[in-house]
This record gives sequence, structure tokens and C-alpha cells, in this order.
Amino acid sequence: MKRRNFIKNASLTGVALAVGNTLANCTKNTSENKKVIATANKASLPLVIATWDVKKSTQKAWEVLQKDNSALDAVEQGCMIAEADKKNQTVGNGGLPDRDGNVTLDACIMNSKGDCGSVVYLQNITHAISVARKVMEDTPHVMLAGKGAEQFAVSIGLKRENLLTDASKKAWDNWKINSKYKPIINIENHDTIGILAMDKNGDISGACTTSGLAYKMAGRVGDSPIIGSGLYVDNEMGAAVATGLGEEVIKTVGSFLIVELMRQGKSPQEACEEAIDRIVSKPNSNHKNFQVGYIAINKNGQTGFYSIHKGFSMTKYQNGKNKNTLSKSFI
Ligand code: SD4
Repeated sequence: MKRRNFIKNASLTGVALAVGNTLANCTKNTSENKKVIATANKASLPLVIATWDVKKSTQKAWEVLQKDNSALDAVEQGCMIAEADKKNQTVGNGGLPDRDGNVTLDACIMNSKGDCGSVVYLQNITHAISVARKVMEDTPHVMLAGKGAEQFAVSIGLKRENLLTDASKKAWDNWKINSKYKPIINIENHDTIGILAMDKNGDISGACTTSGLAYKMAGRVGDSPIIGSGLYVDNEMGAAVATGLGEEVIKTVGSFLIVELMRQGKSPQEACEEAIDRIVSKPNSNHKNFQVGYIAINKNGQTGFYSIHKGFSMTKYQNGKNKNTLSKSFI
């Protein structure tokens, strides 16, 4: 072999070896990572966690799991409780409207296979989460918006309703007197509902549903229907869901970030804390004026939750107990 060809071949071999080693390392790391996170102890399953004090929703999800239904059914039905509750002014029917008096809903859902569905800017339909599920199951798409989402909802048998209750209209009328747009921290201590459930086999699903920020600009969509921001499920590692000022969650792709941090070996608690840190440590961060909270679960059945401000909480249903606990916070 001529010297030039020898060098060329040798360097190609070197490159091949280097690439081979890198690939081998990647494979090794990935399989090691998979081993780090063992499947949860079956005795502690099923398990449901949710943002805020939503015991009726976690109770429902738990009951669904007790009947051996899927984690996907559990998270959908848990969300439906909050959506139908007209007294809850941050989700579904009775949600606070945008500046123009229109109630617009955002929701998404994700199953253990990594499939997902989402609706944004949905009007006149109470159960946004069920529409999101059908988008996932019955269409080739992930996300439907506005009129198209509403038409699809009607086509699957959901009925149109006026979602603006008297109480929410009154609140909007009061807001119009000053019309100051400012995110309200921990509005009524009852907010966007995000639920994560792990069934008896350790498979995880998640869902998130909201009427979004009260008195938002017409057309505004938050993080809650954005896969990776408001919600992310990776059945190999775990799942996370967000609440609070969606713009800040979107900027840091918060839920996906938490799941990837868990993949790197962080506990759910550490991962939630780091995701909040990414928000508050930004140059010019205005975090004193807004809230963000995260909850997360890993394949071991460990959970974590953390927020910027005090007042956020997580509800957990495990081992027959349905308990709400206040979160630690950055401030
Ligand atoms: C949004 N993240 O639309 C939602 C609202 C929320 O606590 O969670 N409020 O930005």
C-alpha cells in the first residue's frame, strides 16, 4: 500500500474506532441509565400526583387505577373532575375568560408509549382533555387549535356549552374597571391541573388542562398544551408537569428538561429544583412577580415538587392515602 493510502486508511480506521468507541459509550451510558432507574416497587403502586389541592381529581384517578384501568384513563378522568367543576375558575367550565370575555382552554395528554395529543384555544367545550386524547388516538396529528379543535370536539359527540359562568363574568366585569394585566400568584390557591399517574405495572401517563391566564390577550396560548413545556412523559425515566406563568415554562421547556435531568441521574426533587433555577437565574429575571411550580415522578415511584413562591402544593394518592402537601419554594 502506498504511504498516502496507508495514512488515509489508518486515519479512517482511527475515525471509525473513535466513532465506534463513542457509540459504544453512548450505548453503555444509555443502558446504564436504564438500570439506574428501576421499576417502582409494585407494593407502592399505583400512584397519582397532581398540581395543587385537587383531592377529588386524584381520588378519581386512583379509583380508575384500582379497577385495573390504564394510567391514561386515570389522568383523563382526574382532569375531567376539575374541568366540570364550575367553581374552579382556572380550568374548564367556569374558567376565567380572556380580556374579551371568551373562555379559551388549553390541554394536553401523553401516554406511556410516547404518543400525545393537544388542543389549544378551544372554546365552548368543557372537557378539553378528552378532545386532546381523541386528537392523539383518532387523528394523524398532535395538536388542534381554535375552531378546528371545536369542530373536532363536536364531531366526536361533545356538546357546545357556554363556559362563562355568572361568577367568572362578574370577575371579568370587575377586572375591566381597571384592566390591569398582571399575573396573579397562586390565584385562589387552585390552579391549572396537571396529573401524573403510574399504574400497577409501572407505566406512566400524564395530562394537563387549564383555562390559562385570566384576562390574557385574545389568542394567547400558554405552556399547558405544549408537549415538553407543560407536560412530558418518558416511560423509561419518568414524567413532569408544570403550572404557573406559561411563558416562562415555555422559554425553558420545563417538563422535558426535568425528565432529561432525571435521565442524567437527578432525583425528581433535584430535577424540579434545577428547572426552577433555570428560570430564576436568567439575566433580568422578573420571578418575584410570577409563580411557576413543577411536579415530577420517576420510574422508582419517587416524586418531587418545587416552586418559585410559597403557596404551591402537590396532591399525592398512594397506599390508600390522598394527601396534599405544601411545596418548598425558591423564595
Ligand atoms: C398558562 N400554565 O396558561 C398556565 C396557567 C397556570 O397557574 O398554570 N396557571 O400559562
